[in-house]
Parts: sequence; C-alpha cells; structure tokens
Amino acid sequence: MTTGTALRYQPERMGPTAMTVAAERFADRVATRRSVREFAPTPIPHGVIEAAIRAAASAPSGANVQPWRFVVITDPERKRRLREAAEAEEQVFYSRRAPQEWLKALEPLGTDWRKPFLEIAPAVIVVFEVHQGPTSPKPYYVKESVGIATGFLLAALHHAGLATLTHTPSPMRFLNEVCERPAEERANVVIPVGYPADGATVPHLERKPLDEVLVRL
Ligand code: IYR
Repeated sequence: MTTGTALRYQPERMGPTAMTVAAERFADRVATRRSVREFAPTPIPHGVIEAAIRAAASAPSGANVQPWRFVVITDPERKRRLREAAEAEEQVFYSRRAPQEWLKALEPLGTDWRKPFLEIAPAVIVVFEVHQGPTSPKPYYVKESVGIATGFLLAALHHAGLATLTHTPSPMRFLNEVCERPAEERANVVIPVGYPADGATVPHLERKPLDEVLVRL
C-alpha cells in the first residue's frame, strides 16, 4: 500500500487571483449543500456512486491504512430491512435513550424515529470503520480518517448534483447484520443518496459567520 519510494509531486501552481477565485467558487458550491430528508425514488446512475466512493477512498488516513468500507444498498428488500432495524433503534432513542437536552437540540430539525428515506432513497451508502481483524491490519486515527473520507464522499455527491443525509442510528451494531459485514467493521454513518423529492423542504438554518469560526494569529 505504501512502498517507501518517493515520487516527485509538483502540481501546477495557480497565481494568487486564480487561486482565490478557485477557493471562493468551491466554498460557494459546497455551502449550497443541505441535508435532505425527503427523497424522490428516482434511480441514480451507479457510475456516480462509484466515482464518489473513489473520491472518498482517496482521502488521507492514519499510516495510509485506509480503514474504510462503503456498502451501497439499492436492493429494495435490503433497504426495507435497514429501515425496519433503524426505526426499531430510533424508537428507543427518541422515547427513552435521548436526554431531554438532546431532544431539544434536535427540535428545529423536526426529526423523529421514522426513517422513510432509508427505503425511498434509491441508494443508501453505509460507511464502515475497519478495525484490526483477521484480514485487516491495525489502523490509526480510524474515526478521523473515516470522517475525512466521508467529507470527500458528501462533497463528491453534491458536486454531481445529488442530495445526501448523514444519518446516525444509535447504536449501529445492527448494521453489521443488515450489510453482512464482519465484527471488526463498525458502522460510522448511514448516507441516503438521491434527488430531493418534489416539494422537499429543509429547515431554515444559518452558518456561523466566518469571524466566529476563524481565528487568525
Ligand atoms: N440519530 C437520530 C437523532 C439525531 C441526532 C443528531 I446529533 C442529528 O443531527 C439528527 C438526528 C436520528 O437520526 O434521527
């Protein structure tokens, strides 16, 4: 995976103006991404998912171990089982496990235990962390690595004009069975992918202004 040979790496340099324009364009583009909870059942080209996973799998990772697995579910029966199992966990989460403070924080998003998007979205990607196991080496910074790869994945799908949601049923162990993955793999996030349904809405939310998130020293 990593051989120890050094390869020359000299990507072409942009001038300062071109560079700033490129950065601003990219920021404008990614800032239009919104988490969508109402999907159209319209199928999406499989090539788009493959390319987006290729982008995700090019992310940096601890010691280049690439500790990720992306399970793509398009089969309706498998999606139905996924939804059923996720909703069973979420019912307990919303009615018992979640503290009041957490439920209050979720209120503006309007979420509840129902997860129809897991069945309606044409594809659902389940991202797994790959921990040490019989066929997988010890990874480092697994959550950070998988988080970065997931960021690439969301950006790639958005760039291709598709909507996504980062869904985190809790706990996630049931996903090993639904996705037929071994114990050393642990689900990190579930991502429905597709087009927003006709008339889909998203909550009105604002991003923090730059001066709140950027510290210059
Ligand atoms: N996993 C639950 C609850 C939930 C938690 C957070 I933090 C969110 O930003 C949204 C939802 C669910 O998916 O409904």
